[in-house]
Amino acid sequence: MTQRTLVLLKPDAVRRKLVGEILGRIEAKAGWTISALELRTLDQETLEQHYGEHKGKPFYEPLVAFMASGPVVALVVDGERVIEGVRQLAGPTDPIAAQPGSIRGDFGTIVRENLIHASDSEESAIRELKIFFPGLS
Ligand code: 3AN
Repeated sequence: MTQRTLVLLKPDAVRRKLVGEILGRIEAKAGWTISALELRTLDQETLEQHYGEHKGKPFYEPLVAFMASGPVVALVVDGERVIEGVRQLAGPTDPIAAQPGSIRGDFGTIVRENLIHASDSEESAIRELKIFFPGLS
C-alpha cells in the first residue's frame, strides 16, 4: 500500500547536525522516495495550524516556541506503508521510553525536543501535507 507522509526534522535535529543521519535512515528503507524537501523557519500561523489539536495543553506554548526557534527540514516521503513506517523509525514521543535503534531512542532525552515529527494517520498526512506543501499534486 503506497502512502505519502509529512515529516519534519525539528530545530534540535537541525542544530545538532543530525539531518544527514535521519534522512539516511529514511532513504535506506527500500522503495521509499523523498519527493519534496525544504529547510524553512516556521511562522506562528503554520505552527498553529499544525499543532491546533494541542492548543490549551500546558506544553503547547513551549512547543510552538521551540518549533519556531530555528529552521526545520520539512519533507514528503512516498512509499510502502510509509506512515506507520516513519513512526516506527522515530519511536514513541518520549525519547527515554523509545527503543535504542529508533531515532528518538538513539538521539533524544526530553519529550519536547524529540527530533522528528511524522504524520500519525492517513487523515493527518492529508491535512499536514496541505499545510506544508500546498502545491504538491
Ligand atoms: P508525536 O510527535 O509523537 O505524534 P504528539 O503529536 O502527541 O506526539 O505531540 C506533538 C509534540 O508535542 C511532540 N512531538 C512533542 O514535541 C510535544 N509534546 C507532546 N507531549 C508533550 C509533553 N507531555 N510535554 C512536552 N512536550 C510534549
